[in-house]
This record gives sequence, structure tokens and C-alpha cells, in this order.
Amino acid sequence: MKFLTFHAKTPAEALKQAQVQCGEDALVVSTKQIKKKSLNSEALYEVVVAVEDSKVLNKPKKELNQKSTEDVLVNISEAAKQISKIAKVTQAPLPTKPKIKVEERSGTDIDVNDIKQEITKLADKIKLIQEMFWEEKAPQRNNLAIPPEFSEIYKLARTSGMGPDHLDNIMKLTLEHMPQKMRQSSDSIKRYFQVLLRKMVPVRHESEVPRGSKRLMMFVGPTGVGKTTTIAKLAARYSYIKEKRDKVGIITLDTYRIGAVEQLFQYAKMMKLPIEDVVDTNDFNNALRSLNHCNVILIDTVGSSQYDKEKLAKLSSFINSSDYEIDVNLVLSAGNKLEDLREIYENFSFLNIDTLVFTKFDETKTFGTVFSLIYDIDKPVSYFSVGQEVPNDIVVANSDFLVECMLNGFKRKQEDANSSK
Ligand SMILES: Nc1nc2c(ncn2[C@@H]2O[C@H](COP(=O)(O)OP(=O)(O)OP(=O)(O)O)[C@@H](O)[C@H]2O)c(=O)[nH]1
Ligand SMILES: [Mg+2]
Repeated sequence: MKFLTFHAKTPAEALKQAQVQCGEDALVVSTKQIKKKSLNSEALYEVVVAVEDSKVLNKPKKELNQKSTEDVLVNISEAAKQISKIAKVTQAPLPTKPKIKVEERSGTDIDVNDIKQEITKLADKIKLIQEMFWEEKAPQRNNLAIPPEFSEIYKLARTSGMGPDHLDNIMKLTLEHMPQKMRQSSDSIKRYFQVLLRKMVPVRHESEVPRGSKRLMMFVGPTGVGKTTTIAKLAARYSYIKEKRDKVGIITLDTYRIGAVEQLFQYAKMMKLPIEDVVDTNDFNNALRSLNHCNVILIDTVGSSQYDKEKLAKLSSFINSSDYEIDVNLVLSAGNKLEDLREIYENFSFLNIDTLVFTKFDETKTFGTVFSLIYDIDKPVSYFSVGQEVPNDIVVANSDFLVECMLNGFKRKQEDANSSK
């Protein structure tokens, strides 16, 4: 008995070659698709047949008769089933069509083209599935192989907008340090990853203002990010919501626009809080003196493009002229791209930013950018603004909340659970 191998673009063609060379007594041993050099190269099929020595080669070529054609079709059908099993194509059952055709058509007019078409379709599906498997199971980044059991968490973190370098570093750390036992379930992998991320977020906890001292908080940032709204929420929080209430005063430096002054004066009036508007540095110290009875002073500023050096310099002059130390809060929108957040931070950083406030959590799905910026610049985050509603839509920053948003998206309920923290 000899084994002979035939290659062709379709199993049918390879079988036909085998039949022509070895005759109808040849037994088909296996039919398979040969591994391709690349995903885009053409598929090739291999058929191995067994034939008695005496019948090998030089066998007179003759046309396939009906019986041999049926065998071929049954074998092709078997081959297709095997391919289907490998590809796990469950929704599209394997073409039993050739078999049916054999039964339906009693003659020899089997349409090999139909079979060819079916096999081509199948090959396309395999191509797709191969790509999916590659994407799911073996993503490679900077020579870092991600094992399949980590693919879920890897994909979640990647779609969160986290900087690619951070993601690779964190994955590397996880792969190096995660106990073998935990790797067995994707749930425990996720939990481990979450803990790791939480530890990486610098957070500034809300603290009480020590008796006898003052806290001056200035809110700076690009236009329209939510500085004034955040101040209104915090004014309400400090003076009415927090367990230990503060005496809150407000100063606005945003006197360029009548609407802006009006906006904050309205909030102050509603909350019965003192408010001062200030044009220059002399005014500023006068305003501070008239709010002397307050222990928390919230300072609103005009929104500045990060490129508007003149406005930024003016802000700096207010900070420098103050008799008190000012806590500078950079307000950023969570919906911005990571590169933009970095650039905004760079341009505001000469004001010596103390902490970050992120707004518009309700308007984005990519919280990895927030994570990456905080991690990159190593500045603590203090509040997250999660909507337009004053005073409720604000959350005291905590790493659980951010990591939860990163991996599972922002949910209202979760914010309720966290707002009391
Ligand atoms: N969806 C959503 N909207 C917000 C949030 N915070 C503020 N806003 C809205 O954003 C818009 C601008 O808010 P402001 O507080 O005026 O922003 P600002 O930074 O003071 O703007 P300028 O003073 O013009 O620089 C308003 O419509 C707010 O209601 C938030 O967390 N989520
Ligand atoms: Mg404003």
C-alpha cells in the first residue's frame, strides 16, 4: 500500500487529480486545508490517498463514473465537516448540499461548480475566523504576547482610551506578578487588573479645613469645561451638604462677560452666599478682606484657551498677589483626547496646578484617557463632575469609581453609591 499526496485550490480538484492518477480504488485517507503563509494568500487543500502498489501511477486515465463521483462528493462533504469543526461555524451548517444532490440526481451531472462555490464560501469564513482568533487570542504589542485569557481585559482597557504605553506596561506588570492560580478565570484576572489600576490613581481626599485657617480654591481651565458649574456645586456641598459645614464665599475674576458674572451671582443669591467680582489684583486683596469671615473661598476664572498666554499670565498675577496660598484646581473635560489633555495641562502647568477636576463624565465612554493623564503627570484628582445638575452631579474623586468607569462605563447608580464617600 502506498500513500500519495495531491494539492489543489479546492478539495474537489485535489480528489479529482488523485482519482485520475490512482483510479477509483484509491482510498481517501485525509483531506485538509494547508496552513497558509499569510491570511491573504490563496487557500490550498491537501488530499492524501492510499492505493495498492500495483495500481499506482500510469493508470490509464479515464472519466469518473457515477460511483467514483459519489465517493468524491461524500469525501468532500466529510472534509468540509472537518473544516467546519475547526472553524466552529455553528450558525452556517456545513454544506450537505453535494450529498443531497447525489441523491436527487441519479445521473452523472453533478455540478462541481456548486461544490466549488460552497468551499470558497467556507474558506472565506475560515479566513474571517482566523483573523478574529488572532485579534482575540494573540495581540502583539511591542513584543508583548497577550495570552488568550487576558484578551478580555486587554480589549476593555484598550477601548477605554488608555495610552498604549501605559496599557503595555500595566499588562506586563500583570503578567509578571499575577499568581498562576488567579489566571485560571477571566473574572479573577479582571479583579487583579482592577486592583492594580486603582493603586495607580493618585487621589486627593476631601479634607476638613483646620479650625482657624482658610482654604482658597481657584478653578482654572479651558473655556466651557464646567468651572462655574463645578464652583456652584462645591459651594452648595461645602456650605449645606457636607456633615461639617463651612462658611463659603465666592470670588469671580471672570468679569469680561456680563453673562458669566450673572451666572455665578444667581447661584450665590440662591444659596445666600457672599460673592465679590474682581477686575485687578488690588481688587482681589480687597475682596479677600471682605470675605474674611469665610473659611472656604471659591474663585472662578475666565476660561482661557491653553494658547492664550495673555489671559494665563493675568491668572498668574492674581495667584502671586494673594496674601494667602491658593489651591489651584485645573478643570478638564473627561471627553477630551489624551493628547489634548496633555497639551492643556502643559500650558496651564506654570500656574503650579495642585489638583485636577474632571467634568462631563456623563458625556464620554473613554475614561482611560483620564486615567492615563493622572498617571502620567502624577497630580491627584479631587472631584468628578457627572452632569449639569447643581448641586448633585458631583462625586468626590475615588479610584474605585474611575476604574469602574474605565472598565464598565459610567452608570448613574454607581455615582449615587459613591457620592457619599
Ligand atoms: N453634561 C455635562 N455638562 C456639564 C458638566 N459640567 C458643566 N456642564 C455644562 O457645561 C456648560 C458650560 O459650563 P460652565 O460651568 O459655564 O463652564 P465654564 O468652564 O465656566 O465656561 P467658561 O466660563 O465659559 O469658560 C454648561 O452648559 C454646563 O451645564 C458635566 O459634568 N456634564
Ligand atoms: Mg465660567
